[in-house]
Order: sequence, then C-alpha cells, then structure tokens
Amino acid sequence: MKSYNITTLDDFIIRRQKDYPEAKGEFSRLLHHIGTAAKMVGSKIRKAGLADILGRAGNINVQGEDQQKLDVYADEVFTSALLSSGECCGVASEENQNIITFTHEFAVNGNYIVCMDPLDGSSNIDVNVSVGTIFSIYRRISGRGAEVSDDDFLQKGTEQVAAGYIIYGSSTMMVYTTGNGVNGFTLDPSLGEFCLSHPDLKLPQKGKLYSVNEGNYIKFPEGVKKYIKYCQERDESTNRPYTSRYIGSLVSDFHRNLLKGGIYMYPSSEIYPDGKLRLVYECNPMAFIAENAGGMASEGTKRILDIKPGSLHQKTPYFVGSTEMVSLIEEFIKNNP
Ligand code: P6P
Repeated sequence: MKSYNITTLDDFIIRRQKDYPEAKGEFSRLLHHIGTAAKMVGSKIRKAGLADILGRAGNINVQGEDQQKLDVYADEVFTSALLSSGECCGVASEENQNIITFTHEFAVNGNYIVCMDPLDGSSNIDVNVSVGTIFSIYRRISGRGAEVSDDDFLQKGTEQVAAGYIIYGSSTMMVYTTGNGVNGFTLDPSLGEFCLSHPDLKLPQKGKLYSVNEGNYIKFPEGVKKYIKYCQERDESTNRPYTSRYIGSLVSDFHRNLLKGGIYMYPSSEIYPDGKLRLVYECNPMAFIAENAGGMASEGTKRILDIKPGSLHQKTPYFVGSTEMVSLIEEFIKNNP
C-alpha cells in the first residue's frame, strides 16, 4: 500500500514540543499563529493584481521608504496574530518607529517578544517578484507583568529562541529553526496547511552563486570589490567564474542560496555607510537560520549574532551564506582595510 507521509506544520510543532519536557505549549501556540498569519498574507499577495492592494499606501515608513499597501496589511495581520496567540507581549516591526506592547489582559503576561519585517522586498510586489516575511522570537527579559521595554528587543542574536521566514514565491513556504536544525514547509492550498517538504535543510559549505547589487560596485569597500572580481575571474580549480544572481528580495536570494549554496552580500557603501539591512529583524533571524543550517553570517569582520543591538532599526553590513564563501570575503576585507 502506498503511504503518504504528510506532516503538517502543527503536527511538526507538537512533535518537536516533546523534545522540550518543560514546554507547556506556549511557544507552539505562538508559532501556530504565525503560520495562520502567513496563510492570510500569502492569500492576499496571490490576488494582489486583482484586489485594490497594489501600490503605495500613501505614507512613508520609519525607513523613509514608500509604504506599500501590502506592507501595511502584512504588518497588521502579523501583529494581530501575535496578539491573539496570547503568548507574545510585544512586537518590533520594520514598519513602526517604536515597539508595540500588548497590554491586553490575555497577552500582557506573554513570555515571548517578536521582531519582524512583515513584508520584505515589497517594492517588488507590483512587478510580481517574490517577497517574504522575516521573524525572530526571543524570551522577554522583563519579568512577567512588568513593563515591556526596548531592552526586550535589543538582545544579541544568539539569544533567539526561534527565527524563520515565509517566502511568497512560486509556492508559499515557511522555513524556521528553533536552534535544532532548519525545516521547510510548503503550503498546500488545497489543504490550507503548511506541509513538511524540506526536512533538516543544510546550507552547502561552498557554492557558485553570489548575490549583490553590482550597481553599487564602485562605492563598495576595497576588499568587497576585490572579492567580487575574484568571483568573476576564470579558475577551473576553484570552479570560477561564479554566477551572479540578485533578485532584490533578501528572503528570495537567501532561500535560493540556502538550498544551492552561495553568498548574499549587502556591504556598506557611500550610499549606505552602515549597510542597508536592519540587524534586529532582517540580519539576525536570517543569520540564526544560516548557522543552524551549517552556514555563516558576518558583518565583514565579526559574527552577526554576537552584535549587541543599540537601537531597533540599526543597520549593518551583511554577508550570509556558505561558510567557505563568507569566510573568504572576511579574508578579503581583512587584507584590504
Ligand atoms: P537594493 C528590500 O528592500 C531589501 O531590504 C532586501 O530585501 C533586498 O535584498 C535589498 O533591500 C535590495 O536593496 O538597494 O539592492 O535595491
């Protein structure tokens, strides 16, 4: 008899909960609500061309970027889902200047806080390019019932309890880690369930893909320029030249490199002296996933997860992906100060 091994996200969460004897289901409930929000946002994105949901919302977000209608929608849906889980006491979002603390009776004692980019790469939506949601979960450091503060959200990336992303691409996938391996789930629209499709993902130690906005090349630091030229030189012994692939959506570029091996780079430049990507809700969660899949994430000279954030929207230069490739660009940067 043919057997069908269908493991839904909820099955998987409950099964993994058994690995933590002290677990009382709080974290599982939180993750379940994130999955529900992902389905809602994914459904809206699928219809973006038809519903009045494309284009700009008419306001500028804290990053000084045109807020897209779907940015606002995704922020509202994920924030509502985190509130209704009852396990989260506050949220830091790319879309909001300040943290949002939940004072509702059933959430004020939540054990967890979440940092998120509700819709990363949203400027790509109107041209039908994949976008994603990025989330990072920490235990609160303020005591239960105490006032939630920025300090809860400015923990080092090493303190993450979990991190994940949803990619709204040719299919909708959720990839996450709780520090014990990385697993990918693909949404089956006919079931309305995320089903385990990529168990125990491993980021190849080396790769042939490099992702960077080469339009900024002349403004990059010397070491980065030399690494890009290294990727482009012919050398059969090191399988070069590599292939340049840049979608302009971190989640999409990261996901491809996670599966195939490669490096994603957003270096500092004259335009972005501290880099463009935000440490707390973009770089840290993707770094946590990369490391749990055997990869590496650096700001050029040190491990991303070791950086103590000073502010919610702090930016950092970012190099993430195959360990051999990230280690090599660190060498180039070190040797070309
Ligand atoms: P650029 C999207 O705005 C984003 O934050 C990442 O998803 C993406 O990799 C990067 O910025 C693209 O930036 O400057 O190359 O357009």
